Amino acid sequence: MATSTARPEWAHDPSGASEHLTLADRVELLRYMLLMRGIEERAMNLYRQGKVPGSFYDGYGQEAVSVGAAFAMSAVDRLCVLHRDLGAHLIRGVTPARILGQYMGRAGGVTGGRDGNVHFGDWRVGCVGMVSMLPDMMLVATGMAMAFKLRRERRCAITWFGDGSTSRGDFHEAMNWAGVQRLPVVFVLENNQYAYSTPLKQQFAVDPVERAAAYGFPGLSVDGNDVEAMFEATRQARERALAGEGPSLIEALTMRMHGHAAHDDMKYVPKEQVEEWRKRDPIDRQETRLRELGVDTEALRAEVRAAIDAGTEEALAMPMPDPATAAHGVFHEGEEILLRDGAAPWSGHGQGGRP
Ligand SMILES: Cc1ncc(C[n+]2csc(CCOP(=O)(O)OP(=O)(O)O)c2C)c(N)n1
Ligand SMILES: [Mg+2]
Repeated sequence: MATSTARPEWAHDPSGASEHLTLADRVELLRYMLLMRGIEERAMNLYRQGKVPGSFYDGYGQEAVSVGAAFAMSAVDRLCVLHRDLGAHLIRGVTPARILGQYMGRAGGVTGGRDGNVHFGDWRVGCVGMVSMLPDMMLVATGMAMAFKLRRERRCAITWFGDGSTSRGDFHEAMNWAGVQRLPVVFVLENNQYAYSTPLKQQFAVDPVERAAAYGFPGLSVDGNDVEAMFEATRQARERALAGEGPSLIEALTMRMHGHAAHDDMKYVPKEQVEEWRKRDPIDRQETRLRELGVDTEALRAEVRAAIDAGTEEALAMPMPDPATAAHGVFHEGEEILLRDGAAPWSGHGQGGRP
């Protein structure tokens, strides 16, 4: 592995901007990445203080994958979000306080203390809670896309999954059915070089993006550390899905910069590999672009820090859930609750930021 310290040429290139992104959108992309990183760093501190039960998983260095892709989806679309994709929840409007409350198992967390820290999703904003068996969210997304097709609805499902998922049968089942039925679904393969301690070369013999052709739809590799490239690839895949042309597989090339979880010192990862990827940090890259365009990114950082401080305070003040409510919400009672499609927060890209 080369260990050059020079910043790669493309890290400076602002010309890759999507024509579908306004300057305000491009700032929003940076804001969500900063929020994701800041919340996860805060959560890791809380974990070390013994306030987060179980372990803790983060997406440090992979922020562009969830933020760029989720920003391209509309309010009526549905998102199957995985354990390193916090940015997707944030874009849909889930607050830092509710996320930090979730990590700490508090009553005000997204699942009210009922599920493990990264296994959550607020259905009211179109995020489906993560199924831990990997990659079953691919099947959930495919099922939702099937429903959209049967109901003739103009909407799309998206799911993220890791390189480790590509070795599981569910991956093939989802890809096959989506291809056969030409379903409106976007598959984002988050290729971060490792599945726990298993490197890519022990995971697959050919790049799995090439498998898409075998299921009858396009697959492409994208620089997963470039948030605007992720946005643009996802936007195009969504357009394709809405036009009835079927699914797409987007391989986001990135690097898991931290251990699998808080307990993992990742001594099986060569240090030079991590340092090489550090030069492609997605936040640095977007910040450099925006500074060159005259954006005051320091002010943005301060604003994000203040939001996380306030969210932390709010989350720490949340009570633990009342054990007597443990079985609540298992079965639905009463009237059907409508999803309020169209009312869910979303990026509002192309409209100068959030609506
Ligand atoms: C079927 C199944 N096997 C094992 C696990 C435990 N597990 C959780 S995350 C993970 C690693 C997954 O690697 P990858 O798909 O590359 O995603 P990454 O964690 O790198 O984002 C494992 C083995 C699981 N959740 N489901
Ligand atoms: Mg992986």
